[in-house]
Amino acid sequence: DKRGAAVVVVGSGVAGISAALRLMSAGFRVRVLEATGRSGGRIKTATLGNNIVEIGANWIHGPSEENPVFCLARQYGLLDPEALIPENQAMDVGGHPPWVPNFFTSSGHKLDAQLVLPVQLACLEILEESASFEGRGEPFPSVGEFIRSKATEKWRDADAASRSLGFSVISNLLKVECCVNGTHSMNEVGLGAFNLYKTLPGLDCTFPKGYESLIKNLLSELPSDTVTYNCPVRCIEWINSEAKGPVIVECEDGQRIAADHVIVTVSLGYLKKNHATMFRPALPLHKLHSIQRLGFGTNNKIFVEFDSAWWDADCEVIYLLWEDEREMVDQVMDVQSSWIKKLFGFTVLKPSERYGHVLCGWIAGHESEYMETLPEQQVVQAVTQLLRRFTGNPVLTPKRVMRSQWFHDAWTCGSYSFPGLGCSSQDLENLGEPLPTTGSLPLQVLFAGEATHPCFFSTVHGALLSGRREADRLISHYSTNNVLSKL
Ligand code: 6YU
Repeated sequence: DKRGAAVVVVGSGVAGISAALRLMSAGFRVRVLEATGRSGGRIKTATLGNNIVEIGANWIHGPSEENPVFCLARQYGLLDPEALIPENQAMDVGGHPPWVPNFFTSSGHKLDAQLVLPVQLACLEILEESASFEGRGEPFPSVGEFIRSKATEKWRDADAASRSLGFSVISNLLKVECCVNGTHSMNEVGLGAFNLYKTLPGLDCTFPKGYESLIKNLLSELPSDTVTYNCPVRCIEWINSEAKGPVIVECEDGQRIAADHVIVTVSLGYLKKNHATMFRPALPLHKLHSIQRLGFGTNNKIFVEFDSAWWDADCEVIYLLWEDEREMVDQVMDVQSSWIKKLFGFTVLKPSERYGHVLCGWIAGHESEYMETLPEQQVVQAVTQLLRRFTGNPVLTPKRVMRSQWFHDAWTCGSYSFPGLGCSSQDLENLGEPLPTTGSLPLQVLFAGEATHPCFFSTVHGALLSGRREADRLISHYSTNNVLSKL
């Protein structure tokens, strides 16, 4: 009887909360155990001066009818009116919003955007082509190698100036894609699985009161004692045999909680690091191999506030083009001295009436992880020097700087997942497969979280849908069993 079934959800991110909500409304007894003192996980809103800034998730990717995050945000009244207009929802930008760019070069020049745009379009075409393989017949193992080879071919016979511009734009695009995919290098992203990720129509939008406003609204629908905070789960003892008994969830403080079912929503980064101690008995080998094969890297933000804007009034993104990047590299040689070269540029927080003059810098990979270890003053210094060099303004000085540190967050261990080398949809399926896979006690441990979604991994809507999916798995398990027992 499902009313008697006790479910423990590990993690109070969007996947855990959405699983709990659905189970509760179906009559299950649910407890959510959260390691930290807050809900939201990788949805995290902070303030910089008087401004709201997103430390984690930024946009609703593809805000349209099919996107449950958009539908909830609309229902709760959390969006600006422009985000709700049908034209906005109908725009199909394929994951690349048509932002108005400014381009600056390492010799301190602002380039004419009309000069760079055709080159950027050519680069985007190569990127699109890299998402056209179906897991067979791909000419290279990684997206990075494919893009580099196509670019080499494209600019082989071009004059030196065009080739140099082409290669700087490709290098920049590779760094952008490292951020988008949350990877160290595009050489680590599998070419055969690059088309697994699917975009939804709609022009990406933000939450004017912060992404956490979504979490607050969702939580308000749960009884207030559903989530236990500061309660890290150390170990899940499940039963891999015919033996009877509940699953035991052991917390860091020694507490042992019995449950009929456990839904694990911790990040793939956390699983990679802690799977050996987190599950007793150990995870089956095929699941373990998929945990290892799937990628989980780091993408961080560096917010920089200025007294006034030095970019164009309509500018939405600032790209930094290094003129010496002939090798089309997306990894720097000497991380300690040159980590800042990995920062592809900045998005502009809009509208300025709301945010003032704030830029959000984006940096991925080991360079980003190294940045996290530096004292804040050193980050401020590096960003200031970088901007002075690219703008040619020797006195440009930020008012405030703030960065995220996702790699060193012990409960996340990075930013989000991507399909690594040799990955296929089978790996995502294996990750989401419940335990045990055989025997008479099914569905003891279930897995949700962004990395378990077959096509929306790395997003909030993917995480939300994965939580609902696992709740539905339990709901239909009980309803099927009831139906059978009545026959
Ligand atoms: C989106 C966006 N966005 C930027 C940055 C980041 C992410 N995402 P959670 O981790 O939230 O919850 C788990 C909980 O478990 C957590 O609270 C832990 O504390 C807890 N926990 C851990 N261990 C525990 C233990 N032992 N015991 C108890 N509790 C424990 N998504 O839609 N729009 O703009 C961005 C962005 C910097 C870091 C993002 C974005 C990703 C989302 O934030 C993320 O998926 C969900 O919040 C995860 O929720 P969850 O519940 O699963 O885990 C091929 C190809 C294509 C590439 N993809 C392109 C897509 C673009 C992806 N882009 C994202 C970009 C940005 C900018």
